[in-house]
Amino acid sequence: MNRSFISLGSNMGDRLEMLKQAVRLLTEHSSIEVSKVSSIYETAPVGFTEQEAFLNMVILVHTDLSAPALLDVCQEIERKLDRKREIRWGPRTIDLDILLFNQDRMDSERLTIPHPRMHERAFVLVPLLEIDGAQDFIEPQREGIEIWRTYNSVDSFVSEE
Ligand code: A4P
Ligand code: MG
Repeated sequence: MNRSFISLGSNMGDRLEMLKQAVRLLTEHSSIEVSKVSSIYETAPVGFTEQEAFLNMVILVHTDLSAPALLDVCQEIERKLDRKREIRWGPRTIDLDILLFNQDRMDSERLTIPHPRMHERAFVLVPLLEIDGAQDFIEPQREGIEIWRTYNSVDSFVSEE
């Protein structure tokens, strides 16, 4: 079994519903088990700052899929949930990034693992540390990163109305 951490972010439309639908679609995949979900964090936008605040979270999945096949599934989910996009080039309804895949390193045109910007991004590091305290990187800056909602289990998150 491969062990992978995936980060999710949304700053458009019903942000919570986007995260939920994405995690639901992952749990419904026959080769993917969602083992852990972090709290949901509300985070100030990084990079292009003239946009709405994000909801971000990190999940742990176990899967038989290879990293490129897992990326295919993530991109298919992005396409499914991106239908509500209104503004071209505007903020996105959902972004799924593969942060880590076992201890693997890879760098192809489609896929770089570990995710190249993860170590400088508190909106990724804070939820990652929450579900995997064994990650030994420098303590992230927590400014602009606030817990928005916490769930007891993967089930309570995906089944909440
Ligand atoms: N790609 C390469 N490596 C990976 C990987 N490990 N996981 C390629 C996923 N994809 C990977 O991604 C572009 C291409 O990256 C893909 O085709 C894939 O082959 P994308 O998601 O289509 O485009 P993007 O969202 O513009 O790029 P990216 O890198 O996901 O954007 P960022 O850098 O993640 O920035 N502020 C807050 N607070 N919270 C956020 O979530 N997100 C962004 C998006 C900016 N600011 C934010 C947040
Ligand atoms: Mg992305």
